[in-house]
Amino acid sequence: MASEIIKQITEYLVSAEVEKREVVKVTANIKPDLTVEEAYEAQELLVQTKLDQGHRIVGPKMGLTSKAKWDQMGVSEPIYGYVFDYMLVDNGGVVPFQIHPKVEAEIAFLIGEDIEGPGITGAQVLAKTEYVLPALEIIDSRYENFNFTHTDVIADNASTSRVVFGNTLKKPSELDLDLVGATLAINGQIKDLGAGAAVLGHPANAIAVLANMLARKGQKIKKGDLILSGALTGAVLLNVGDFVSGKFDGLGEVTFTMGE
Ligand code: 0L1
Ligand code: MG
Repeated sequence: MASEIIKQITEYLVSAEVEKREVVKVTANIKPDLTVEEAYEAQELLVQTKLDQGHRIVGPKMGLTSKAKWDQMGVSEPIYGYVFDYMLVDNGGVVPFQIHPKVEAEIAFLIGEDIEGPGITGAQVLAKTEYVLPALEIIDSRYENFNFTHTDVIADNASTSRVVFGNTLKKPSELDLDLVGATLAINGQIKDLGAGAAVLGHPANAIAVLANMLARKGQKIKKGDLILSGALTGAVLLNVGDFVSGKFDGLGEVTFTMGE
C-alpha cells in the first residue's frame, strides 16, 4: 500500500500529464530526499493508475542509456519507464503536441520469450528477441524546462510521452545492431545522428540491464513486450508543424508530423 506522500507525487505527475502542464520537480516541491526506491514506487502507482483507467502496457522503455547522460546526471545506471497503448502513433502520422516534446531515434525489441534476471547478458537477450524494429520516441518531461534529478525523472515515467514504431522488422541475427546507424532530420535538415553502440555498447545490453533491474523487484521481461532500448541520437526539441524523419541503416524510415 503506497504511503500518502507517494500518492501525492503520483497524482501530481499524472494530472500534469493529463492537463499538459509543466510542474516544478518533485524534489523541489514535495520531497527533496526522494530515493530511487521511492521514485520507482511512485512510478508503479502511476502505471497502476493508468491500468485502472483501461490503458494497456506496450512494454517497458529504457532511458539514460549513454555514458554521457550518466556523467551529466551523476548516476551510473539507466532508468526505465513504461509505454502505454494510448502513446502509440502510426508511422507517418501526427503526434499530438503536449508540453515541450523532444524526439530520439531508438531501436525497439519485440521479445519472443520471457527474460528473467539476474545475470542476463546482451547475447541472451538477442537469443530471446523475435524481431528488432526502428522507432522514434517522443519524450515530454512534465517538469519545467526538463529540469529534474535522477529520482524526479524515474517518478515521471522516464519522460515517456509518445512512440512511433517503423514498419521494418528484422531478426536480430540479420543486423549488427551496434553498427546500425541512424539519422534524425527535422524538416529535411539532419539534426543529429548516431549508432547502436551509443546504447551501452550495444542496444541488447540495455535490455539485459532492464531484465536485471526488474529482477530486483521479482519482475521479468515478458514474451510479447515491445521495448525501447534507448537513444542512438540526442533528444531534439520539436515545434508544432515539424516533419520528423528517422532513417535507420537496414531498418528503413520512421516519420511523423508534430501536431497541435
Ligand atoms: O528516453 C530517455 O532516454 C529519456 C529519459 C529521461 C531523460 C530526459 O527526459 O531527457
Ligand atoms: Mg528514449
